Amino acid sequence: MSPGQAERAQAERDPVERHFGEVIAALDGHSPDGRGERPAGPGPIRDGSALTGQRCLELFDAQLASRHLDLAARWLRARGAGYYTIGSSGHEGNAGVAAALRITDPALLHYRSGAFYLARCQQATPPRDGVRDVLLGLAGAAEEPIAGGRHKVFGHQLLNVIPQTSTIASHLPRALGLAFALDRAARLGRPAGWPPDAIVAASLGDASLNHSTAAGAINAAAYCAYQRLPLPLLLVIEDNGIGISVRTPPGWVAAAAQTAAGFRYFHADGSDLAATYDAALAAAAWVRERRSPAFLHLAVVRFGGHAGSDVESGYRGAAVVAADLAADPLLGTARLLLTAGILTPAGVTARYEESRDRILGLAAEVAGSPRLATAAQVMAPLAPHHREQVWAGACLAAEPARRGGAFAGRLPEAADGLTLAQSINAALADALAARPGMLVFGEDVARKGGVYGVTRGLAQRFGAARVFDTLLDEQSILGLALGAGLAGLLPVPEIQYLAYLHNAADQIRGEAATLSFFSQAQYQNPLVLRIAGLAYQEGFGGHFHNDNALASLRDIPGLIIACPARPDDAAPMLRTCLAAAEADGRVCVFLEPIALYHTRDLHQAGDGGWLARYDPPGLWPAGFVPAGSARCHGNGRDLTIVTFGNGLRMSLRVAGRLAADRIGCRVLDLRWIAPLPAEDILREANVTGRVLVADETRRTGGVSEAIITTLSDAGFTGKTVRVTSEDSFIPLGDAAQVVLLSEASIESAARSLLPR
Ligand SMILES: Cc1ncc(C[n+]2csc(CCOP(=O)(O)OP(=O)(O)O)c2C)c(N)n1
Repeated sequence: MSPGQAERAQAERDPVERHFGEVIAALDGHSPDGRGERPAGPGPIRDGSALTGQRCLELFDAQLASRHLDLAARWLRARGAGYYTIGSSGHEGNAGVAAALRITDPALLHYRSGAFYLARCQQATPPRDGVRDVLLGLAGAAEEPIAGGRHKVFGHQLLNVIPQTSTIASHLPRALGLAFALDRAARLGRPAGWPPDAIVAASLGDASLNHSTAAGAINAAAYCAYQRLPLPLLLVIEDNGIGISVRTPPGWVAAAAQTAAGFRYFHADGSDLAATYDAALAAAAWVRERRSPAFLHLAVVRFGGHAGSDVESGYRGAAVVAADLAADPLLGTARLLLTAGILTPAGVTARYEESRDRILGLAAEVAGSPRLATAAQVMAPLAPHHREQVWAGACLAAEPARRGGAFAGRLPEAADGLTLAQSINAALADALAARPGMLVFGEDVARKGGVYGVTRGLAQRFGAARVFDTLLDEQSILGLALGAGLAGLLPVPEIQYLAYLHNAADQIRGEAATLSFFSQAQYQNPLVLRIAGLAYQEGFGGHFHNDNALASLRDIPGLIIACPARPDDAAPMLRTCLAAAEADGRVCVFLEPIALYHTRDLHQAGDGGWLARYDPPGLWPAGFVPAGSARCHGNGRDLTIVTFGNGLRMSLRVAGRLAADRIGCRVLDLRWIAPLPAEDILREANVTGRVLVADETRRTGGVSEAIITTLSDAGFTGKTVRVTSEDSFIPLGDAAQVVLLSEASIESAARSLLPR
């Protein structure tokens, strides 16, 4: 035995290991049928079960390996070589769930579904050594196959296991969306990367079931099932009766799951692999055949506390902990194999020790694996950009006959001038005509055509399968989009008002934006999220319809944020977002200033200065607007006004008045909040040496902070002033004007910057 082996062999045996060893040892020499080992065959492991002896033995190996990975996690942690100790011990019955599913069923796994992952690895052709995957994840190794050292997750593209974040239940809206999109994609003749009869499996803990994210996703699934919309979703609740230290009331999970409308309920004892497998087979068949959702409720136990650092004696009595030992799923499977005569007690022990030694040995091997070492390495998957493909995508139009049909012969370029809302409507129609896999959905977008008419007529022209109203739940709307993107469709969801993004923001921040990062872009969320937002609605609607909070979006790595102010920018910018989503899997937010939707004039009534012609496809290549490129209006040399959104119109009006006083302005419309057009800002700032930032967002956390910082970081030595909205929520009526950026404040700040 090498010194390393000796050290590993002595790795401390915790009470669970000791109990397992003692129970098996006590059986030694008392093999139930008195026989020795015999080959595991195709017959049932137990009368009445569909689980064969051979499969049971294989799954036992997955369960053993999962258990020993938990040991290895603690072993690595103790040596400063591992960074994650939340284990799967006690939950290993989930190997039986994996076995009952197909490898082609996409799976979104709970962090305790380690045995599921390893059992799925066995289903791969050729079988995969999932143990190494997991060890590399624990060690934060750059060669880990899914997250590449960015997180410890269960995930692999070849296994159709989609990596999850640590935010409990946050994967369920996506699971819902994927289940919805599998069948929708097939109906649109654009099959996803999974077979037409695939089902989506997502696992979660019992405490997680109470999270509003779970409740929302379950409700949305039930809502679909109630209307007989296909929704092949299997939710596996791994119920260990506790969430960190908080006990789940006994019976609560069954009570909650059994009464969920539209869901079928299945239950099994997770320490009995054959029972788990049989229940999972029945549940999977139900979901697969009926395309209808179901719960599979597994009673499991949790060994070793919540994570390696958790001292559970502080909140759980010794007797309770000890009682759980009897429900050890490894003992359960060992008993199945012993009873069937496939293993002897000595054989079980040998298998256990062999697995333990192998995995600790592999842990020692991966302990020193190279990790991500530079910011560039860490950030590589964040913001992919294939310039040529994005350009080509932004120029993609339907062939003329189809396009003519989509617009019923009334092409938008024939109109003299369109408003912002009309331009967006036309650009959406053009994109729907050119992209059969594009979906437009949200609250009120279909029959009504949007609260402001931006999606008017699209449902009638492109059909209810592609343009549809959703239930009133922003979280589910975004989940639908995440699933649709994963299924190969191009989702363009709408959030009705910016204020209502915030209650569902994690689906963008924690889910959409991180997927590429935690999967090295193997999984992406192509997505263009339209949000109506910002203020200036003549006092109507109060804060929740005039919200100007962009800070929660601005700091999301990799997110593209477009904010078109003018109709002639909106259409090409939307095309760029769609193309970036398609070509690079980018998550894009398209923020539409509500107050400008129907604006027609700029300086005076009837001047039509806020209308613009719509470019026909032949002009799209020349009119391409790359993400992060600003637009300069005017060429004055006295003052540069940097602005966006409603601020653009106000600033142009101020510039008009200043021009009458022979003050020459150039007004830079950022157009993109992210990536911020830093080069354009600097260039235009340097022309005049005087910069006025006119920002309708709040003084604190608003966009102006980024602009001033950009100038300062670049060593800009000219004068800078910023005018913003107040750090306030927006009141009703005329009072709104006293906290919002105004033309008067822009004008007086502009004059203050100029020599007297
Ligand atoms: C949204 C969110 N809130 C809090 C946490 C911290 N947290 C991690 S696991 C956990 C308990 C989850 O319990 P349960 O769903 O029963 O799963 P178990 O760990 O018992 O398998 C909590 C509160 C989190 N990860 N996500």
